[in-house]
Amino acid sequence: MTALTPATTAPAHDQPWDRATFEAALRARGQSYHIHHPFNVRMNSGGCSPEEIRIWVANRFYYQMCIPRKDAAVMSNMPDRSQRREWIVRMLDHDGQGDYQDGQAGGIEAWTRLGEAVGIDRERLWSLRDVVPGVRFACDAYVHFAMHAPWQEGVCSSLTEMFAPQIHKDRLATWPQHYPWIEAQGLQYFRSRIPLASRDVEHGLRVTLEHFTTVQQQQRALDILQFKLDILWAMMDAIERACAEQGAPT
Ligand code: AHQ
Repeated sequence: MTALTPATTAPAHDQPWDRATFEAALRARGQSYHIHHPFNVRMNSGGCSPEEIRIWVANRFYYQMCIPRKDAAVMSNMPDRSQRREWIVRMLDHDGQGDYQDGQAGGIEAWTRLGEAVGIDRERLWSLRDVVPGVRFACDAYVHFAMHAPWQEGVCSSLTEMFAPQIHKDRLATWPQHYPWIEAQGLQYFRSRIPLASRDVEHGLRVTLEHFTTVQQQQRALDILQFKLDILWAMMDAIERACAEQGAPT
């Protein structure tokens, strides 16, 4: 079993939760989702300079590049073909299967368009030379977890996407007014993720609620979700520090 920080408290329950209660406990962890991180609050209220937006886009690109590798790692642990058939769409969502003309370029290409829209050319973005150690470490921890944890735990760790539609909607609602210099087409990635996140969560919750049934397993699922929430939070910490160090107004 991949070691995670033990639960900060003993399991809060001595009888297994029913599915509705278990799902509610998972969703309650949304209070530590990075939508609440001070940098994200400042970014979505227009408080970032163009250079800070570029630092965020360049660092989050590493996370985007890690997602399909993480998904491939989870899939490599899936013995069941029907699960692999349902899971593989996630990799194709990011890696794509074609080009922009046929709408099949994928999320990594869409993020590259976001990079160009904020003033980072493809070569610079893909060089990853602007990725700070804290972001690289957090993303690599996610891929490493997916490689070594049982596939159901890998699926559970993706459930931070329960909270993702709102963060994408926030950007779409606020960036055009706060950052009119960013070409609107660059925000297409956020638009594309809203339905995909909901589809991913439906599968992820189905697996999680079905697999984690004992008190200890349900606490493990909460610990896994917290581990992934901490990954996203740590990325924002590292990005915020990079902005301070690179002299951008904080
Ligand atoms: O764009 C995001 C994405 O494709 C994914 C996949 C999923 C996973 O497998 O862990 N998580 C995730 C997330 C994406 N965007 C993040 C954001 O803030 O834009 C949020 C992140 C997540 O909520 O886990």
